Amino acid sequence: MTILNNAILDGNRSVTLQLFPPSSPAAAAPDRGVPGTSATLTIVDDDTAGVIKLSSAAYSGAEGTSVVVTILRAPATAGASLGGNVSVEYFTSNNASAIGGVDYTVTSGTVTFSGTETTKAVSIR
Ligand SMILES: [Ca+2]
Repeated sequence: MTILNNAILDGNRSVTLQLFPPSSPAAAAPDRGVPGTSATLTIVDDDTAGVIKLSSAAYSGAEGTSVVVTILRAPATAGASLGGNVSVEYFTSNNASAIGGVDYTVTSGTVTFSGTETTKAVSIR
């Protein structure tokens, strides 16, 4: 039995392995439900979302230009592996001195890190 390596953060899953009664009546094996005729296989999820964060606490750009903001994905703990698809929403927030629509273009969206991707860039104008 081959366990597929999906890229979904789906946690551990299980599947039941079941023996059917033998087709030959001469073979004396128990029917289903008898101990020894079934077992549970646990499929261990190797995908971890990691931690999503901005590459910097501060960016700067002159009027009339675009600023590229980098969003990073890193393992939550050293040595952990990344996997699975992770989406994060972003938006510009009107809680500083600049005014959306006057000083910059109000921006929002979603970025999706696929598989082991660690970097995404969004543009703020
Ligand atoms: Ca998985």
